[in-house]
Amino acid sequence: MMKCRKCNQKAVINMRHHKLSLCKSHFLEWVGDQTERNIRKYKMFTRNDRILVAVSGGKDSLALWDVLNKLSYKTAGLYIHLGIPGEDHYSTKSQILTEKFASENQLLLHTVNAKQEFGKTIPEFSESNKRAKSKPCSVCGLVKRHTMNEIATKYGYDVLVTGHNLDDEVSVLFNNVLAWQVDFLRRQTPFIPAKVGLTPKAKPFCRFYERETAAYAFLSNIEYITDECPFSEGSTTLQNKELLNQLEHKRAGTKLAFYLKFLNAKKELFPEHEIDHFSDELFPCAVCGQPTTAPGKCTFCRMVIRDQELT
Ligand code: Q46
Ligand code: ZN
Ligand code: ZN
Repeated sequence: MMKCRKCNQKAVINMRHHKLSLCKSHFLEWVGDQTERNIRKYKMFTRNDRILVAVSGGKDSLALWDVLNKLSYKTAGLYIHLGIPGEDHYSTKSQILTEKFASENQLLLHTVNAKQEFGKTIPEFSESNKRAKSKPCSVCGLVKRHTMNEIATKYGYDVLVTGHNLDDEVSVLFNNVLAWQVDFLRRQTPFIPAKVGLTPKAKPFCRFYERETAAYAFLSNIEYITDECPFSEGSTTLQNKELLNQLEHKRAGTKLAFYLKFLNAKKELFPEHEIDHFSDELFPCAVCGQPTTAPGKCTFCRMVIRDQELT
């Protein structure tokens, strides 16, 4: 029987990469401690800050909201209904689970419905957008980024947090290395500080394996959506995750080392001023006012306005 390193009781999880087995209560405590450590290490936020947690109804974001709430951070949630269908009405089901979590924990939840707010669901936007056809994820990312920053700015939140875990970060890193996307590598970081019109963004779960966030959600009795978004099927992200899992299986700790060594190497790869995400010149969008890289309308407004003109 696997024993907890701290109390010698039966362990519920064995983390080979940390050479650590823990029982339920010590594992839940460990997740809280490690989250706190990440928040401090990357100087993400403090207990005086108002934090907006982007929640999708999945295990990572709900687990993150739960941990931050238990650590006594001041949080509220943001759920974006993207109008994604699927066997079980993916978006509607995830909204119900998110609302349930918020009400059980008496937490404020902002909800934005893409169809009501911008006139179309993600599949509809994707359908009418030549460039994005068959790639709803690029439209989806655009809508999410715009909405998250809009709500964070409108209600004066100090920081926006997302539930990205180590597997997500490593998959993106792997992709960027394969294509040598130097600019994306430069920007990949657990914390992006503020710039005029842009709320800081943090990923406090960036050092947790997906298996650990799933175990946390399960052991904490959090009800989350277990279905994957139907558009994620066959995605590069999933393919990368599969490959990386094979490497991890052969050598425990590969994913964590790849990510942490990358964060360290960044100091040498990119001079200090280049790492600063905010050295990029930004202009306020002529329509929504959110920062954009070129004068005129931002990509989001160009897409929404063009779609409104088409209908
Ligand atoms: S929700 Fe949206 Fe993801 Fe679905 S459409 Fe793609 S990006 S896969 S995180
Ligand atoms: Zn224990
Ligand atoms: Zn705009």
